Amino acid sequence: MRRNGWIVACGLWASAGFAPPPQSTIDIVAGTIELGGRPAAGAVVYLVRERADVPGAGAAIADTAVLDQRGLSFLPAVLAVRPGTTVEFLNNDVVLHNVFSPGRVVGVGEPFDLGTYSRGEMRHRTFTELGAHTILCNVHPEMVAYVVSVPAEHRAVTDPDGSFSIGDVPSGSYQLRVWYPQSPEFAMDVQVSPDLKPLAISLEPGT
Ligand SMILES: [Cu+2]
Repeated sequence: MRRNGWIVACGLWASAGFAPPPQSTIDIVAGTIELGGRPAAGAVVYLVRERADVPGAGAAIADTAVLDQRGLSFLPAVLAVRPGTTVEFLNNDVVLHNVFSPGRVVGVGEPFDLGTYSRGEMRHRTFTELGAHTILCNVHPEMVAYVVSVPAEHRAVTDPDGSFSIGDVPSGSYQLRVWYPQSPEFAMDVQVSPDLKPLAISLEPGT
């Protein structure tokens, strides 16, 4: 649809005597991520533009996202946001839950504690810092989640089988980065085009 739209738009520009805009298509960046032969589930994959002059790539944004507490788990276990995003922490269980971050256990971030609250209540926090924030509940020590703030409009979190798919990516040069708690940060250059094949990424174990 969009490519047809470009053809029509270019035709209009040409007939009006203007130069057509730089050619750009919308592509999908997909693949799988593994660590030590096992799928890397819950890894954050994101695309950073190599040209800093391209607008909209990594700027902070006033956005909202939801991290639910349901069935004694944080859902999702990994939430990838852009800096400036306000995360709403819900409680949809019949028991009390708490939300706190101990600070720099993994990644970055200052410690915070949103308190303990019951079903139907919501607390929120705006994540201005880049990096991973560990989220815990002091009522249930087994509950853990990560809010990962990345400078990227185009991002995904891998499925249990390690697969990911990032859609609506304009063609061009990007650095693909991966955040995964058990591995050092990974980066590779990617030329996004309609010819891009699915990527197979192997992470190094952490030290
Ligand atoms: Cu809890």
